[in-house]
Amino acid sequence: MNYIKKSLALGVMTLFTTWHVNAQQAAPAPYGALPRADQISWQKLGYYMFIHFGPNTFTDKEWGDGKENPGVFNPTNLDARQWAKTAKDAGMKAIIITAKHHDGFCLWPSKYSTHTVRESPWKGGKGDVLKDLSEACKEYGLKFGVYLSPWDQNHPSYGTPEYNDIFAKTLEEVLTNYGDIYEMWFDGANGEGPNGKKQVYDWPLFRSVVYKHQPHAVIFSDIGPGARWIGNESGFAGETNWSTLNTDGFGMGKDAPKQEVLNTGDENGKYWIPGEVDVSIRPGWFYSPATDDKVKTLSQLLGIYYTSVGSNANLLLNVPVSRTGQIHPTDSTRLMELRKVVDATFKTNLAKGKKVLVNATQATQLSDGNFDTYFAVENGVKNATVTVDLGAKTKLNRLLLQEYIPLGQRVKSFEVAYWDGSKFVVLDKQSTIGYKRILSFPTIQTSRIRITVEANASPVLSEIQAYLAPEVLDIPLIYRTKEGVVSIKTNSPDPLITYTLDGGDPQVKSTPYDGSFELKKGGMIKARAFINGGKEFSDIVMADYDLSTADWKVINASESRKGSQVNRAFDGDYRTGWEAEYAGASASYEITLDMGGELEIDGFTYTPATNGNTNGIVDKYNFYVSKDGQKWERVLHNKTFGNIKNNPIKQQVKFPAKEQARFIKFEALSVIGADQNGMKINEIGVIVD
Ligand code: FUL
Ligand code: CA
Repeated sequence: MNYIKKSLALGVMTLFTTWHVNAQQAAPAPYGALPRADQISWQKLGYYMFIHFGPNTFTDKEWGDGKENPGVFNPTNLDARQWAKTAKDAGMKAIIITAKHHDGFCLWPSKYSTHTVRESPWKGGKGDVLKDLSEACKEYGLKFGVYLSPWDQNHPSYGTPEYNDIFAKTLEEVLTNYGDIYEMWFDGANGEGPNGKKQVYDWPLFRSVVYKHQPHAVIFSDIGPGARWIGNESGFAGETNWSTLNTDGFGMGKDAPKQEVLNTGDENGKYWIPGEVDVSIRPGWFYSPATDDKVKTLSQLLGIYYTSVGSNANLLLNVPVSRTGQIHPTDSTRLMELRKVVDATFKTNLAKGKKVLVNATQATQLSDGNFDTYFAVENGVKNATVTVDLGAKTKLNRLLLQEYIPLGQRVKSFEVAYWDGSKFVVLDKQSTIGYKRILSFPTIQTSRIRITVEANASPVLSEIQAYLAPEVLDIPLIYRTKEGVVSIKTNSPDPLITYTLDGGDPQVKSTPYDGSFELKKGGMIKARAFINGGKEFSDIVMADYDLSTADWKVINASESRKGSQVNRAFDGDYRTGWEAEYAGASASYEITLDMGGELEIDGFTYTPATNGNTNGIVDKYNFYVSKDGQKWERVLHNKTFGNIKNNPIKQQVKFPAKEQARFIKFEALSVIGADQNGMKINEIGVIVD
C-alpha cells in the first residue's frame, strides 16, 4: 500500500501509484511545522560566503568601539569582483557582507550616519561597497545578502527610542538600493552604546521593513524566523538537527533558547527555523595579518563541511577581505582545495539508478538523483526498511540521505547496515536526516545497503546516494613537551615529513623532519607528509606554540576552586585549565607569574576553556609586567576580548611596545557568568619574537 509521488514542479501534485490497490489513497499528509518556499530555496543553496570587512580590518580588532577614525578605512585596491569570482570558483552560491558591524560603520554612504565610507579616504569618499558587491554578485550569478548589527556603538541616538526608527530607515536604504536580498542577517549582540545604555529593539518593526521591501528574504537571527543561529561559531550543527524550533516566549537579540537547543533544534518544534552554521576560515571574523598563517587547513574545512552541510544545515563560511580590499591568496587557495575534494567526493553517485526497495516496494525515486522526487510510506506507518541493491560489490565510504522536507521533517532515528556476503553488519546508528545528512565511514565493500528508519510520521524520503571519497594520506601529528622539544609523528608507512617555521606551506623541498628538535621560544609549526617522491601528500597540519613555560612559577593567585590546580593555567597544554573560587559578582581575579628570567616580550596570550562552557571566561582585563616583582607597569588597561563568548578561541594580544620583564600579572576585571563563576584559564602565555 505504498505509493509513489512525483515532482512537485510548479506546485502541481501529480500522484503516481504503482501498486494501486486502494483507489482512495491520498497524498501524504504534511507533518508538523513546514518550510516556506523561500526557506526551501534557501536550504538548497547549501554553501555560501560571509565577508567581514570594515574598520576592524585595519585596526586588528574583532569588535570596534565606534570611536575609530573613519580615516582608517582605506583599502588600497578594493575589488568586489575578485570576491565574487572567488566565491563562485569555490562552489558557493551567495555572499553575505557585514554592511554595518557593532562599530556602526556603514559600508555604504548612509544618510542616517556620519560614520561611513563617505567619511573615509577610500575613493575620495565616493565609494559604496554594497553597490560594488551587489553588482559583482549579479555578474557572477550569486545571491546577495546583508549582515546588519542593530548594536551600534557610534550612533548618538543608540539607547533611545529614536534609534529604532533610525535603524528601520537604515535597513530600508540597504533593502531598496541594491537589488534582491536573499538573506537578512541580524546579529544578536546587544551591548551598550555611546550613552552607556542598551537599546530595546523594535523587532516587529525591523521585520516588517524587511518583508515590505524584500518579501522573499530569509531572516536570520538567533531564533529566525527564516533561519536560526546554530549556537556556536566553531562550525558544527548537532548530529541531531531538527529544522523545527520552539520560539514562543523568546525574543530576537535576547532570551534566545540555550545554545545547545539552537544546536539541535526542537523535535516537533512549533516553527520551521532551519540551522545555519556561521564560522570563519581564520580564527577571527575580521582580517588580521597576524592570522595569515592560521587559515584553517583543508582537513578542518572538510570537517566543517560534513558537520554543517552534511548535518542538515547551511554553511556560511567567512572569508575576511584583507587590507588591500581583496581576499588573501592563502584563503582562496584553501577554498579551491576544498572545492576540489568536495567535487571529487560527490562526483559519482554509486547508487544512481540502482534498485531500491522500501518495505519490499520498488522506490526508484530514491536513486534518481533528484531531490524533488520522493517515496512516501503509507500514512500511519512510521517505520521503513530501505534496501539499496548496488548490483555488484562496490567500494564506498560516504552515504547521503535526504528527506522530502516540503512535507516536514519526520525521521528521528535510523540504522545503516551493509551486506558482508553472508549477513548484514551494522555500520552506524543515527538520529535525524532532514534536508541532507551525510555519513562518513572507512571504506567498505558491499553489494547491498540496508537502512532502517523510525519516524514521527510516515517517512517521506527523497534520496539515498553512495560515494567513494578519495583517500588522503594521514596528516602528521605535532607534539611539544613542556620543555619545548617538538616531535612529529605519522601513522602512514614511511612517508617523508617536511615542516616550516615561517608560516609557509611545507613543500617536498622544505626542511625534512629527522628527529625531535627544540622550539623553546614557540612559534608556528606546519608539517606535511609526502609519499611517492612527493606525488602524493597529506593535508597540512599546524601547531602554534608560545614560549615554553617549563621554568615558570606562581607568585600569587586568587584562591583556587576546590580541587583545581593553578599550575594547569600554564602547563603548556591548552586542554587543561585552572579555576579560581567564585568571589562575588563584581570580584576581580588575578594570577602573577615568575618566568624564571628576564625576557623581551611582545604580548601575551589567553586560552579560554574551549569545551563549550563559556562561564568563567575572562572578557575584561588588565595586564602588568615587572622586572623585579615589586615595581609593576600596567601595559594593558581595561581591555576587552572582543566576541570571546561566542568565539572562545585563543586570544593573542600585542603590547603597544616591547617590554623587558621577568614577572607578569593577569587581572580579570569581569568574567562571563560573573554572578556565579570565578575566572577560568586554560593557558596563559607570552609572545616573544
Ligand atoms: C557575532 C559578532 O559579535 C561577531 O563579531 C561576528 O560578526 C559574528 C558573525 O557574530 O555575534
Ligand atoms: Ca529523488
